[in-house]
Amino acid sequence: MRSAAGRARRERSQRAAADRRVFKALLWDVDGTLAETERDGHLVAFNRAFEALGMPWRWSEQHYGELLAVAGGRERLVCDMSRREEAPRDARQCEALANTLHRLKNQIYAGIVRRGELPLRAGVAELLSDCCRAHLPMGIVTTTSRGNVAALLEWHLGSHWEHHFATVVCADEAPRKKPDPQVYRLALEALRLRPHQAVAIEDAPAGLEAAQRAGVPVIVTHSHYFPACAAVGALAFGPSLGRSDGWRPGADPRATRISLEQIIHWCAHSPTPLISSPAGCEP
Ligand code: XBP
Repeated sequence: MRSAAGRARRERSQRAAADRRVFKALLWDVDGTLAETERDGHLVAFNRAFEALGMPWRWSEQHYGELLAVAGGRERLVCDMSRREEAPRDARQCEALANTLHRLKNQIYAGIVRRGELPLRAGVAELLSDCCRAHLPMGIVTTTSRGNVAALLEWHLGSHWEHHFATVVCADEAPRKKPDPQVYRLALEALRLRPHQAVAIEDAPAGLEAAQRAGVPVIVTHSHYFPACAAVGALAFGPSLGRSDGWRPGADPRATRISLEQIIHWCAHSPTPLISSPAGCEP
């Protein structure tokens, strides 16, 4: 007679094998996930843009953290300007100033990247390599402008950076920014995958919500601005892809980082079924 333990072991390995087959792409958020671009890139660039145009505004690290509730750099700027006495009252002038500042901010941001001042976060390069070695397709799923994404990834991955990704969906293609699920839906469409055939990596509540509304399981890696993003319903959450301690569910304590194997393991042991019916997602 087969033992219960043997049966359970067999079931576990069958489930893991099935999950290996359904997990078909890893979708990367950019800002805060690949690098600490908000604190060390966009914030610095905004302040330099204000200075360059002779404006008295300077955003503190804390104020910028509050402004991150607004998705999109230009939208963030318009929101802040709407609360400032010194900002133009006329809506058209306000828009024009926001456009000028945002363009300049992006140029300055690209300069910061090209001086090597925005390293990838710990564990990111290694996980990118894991996926390349395993021929697992990857996608970029971000509400940032394509130019900023290109600057960052070209610096780190070289001029053929796009070859590493099966799809790159930015604000240019998905104007409805996170937490709207549009950017995830477009990526799934491009990859011809059902939501639970992908796994997303995000750092912020808006990104988590966007992925979840599209039905994509999410791993949350806490970042400077979102050190305790309430990761309800996440596949796993923890402090950094560059370490194995502090993750929920726990990661392999013998590992020094979060590997592709670890993500496959989390998928295999997820309490929610990994093959979702379309009815499982938001219409
Ligand atoms: C991050 C953002 C972006 C950047 C600024 O999006 O909210 O708006 O702060 O980029 P994600 P732009 O987490 O999806 O990568 O100035 O290009 O809008």
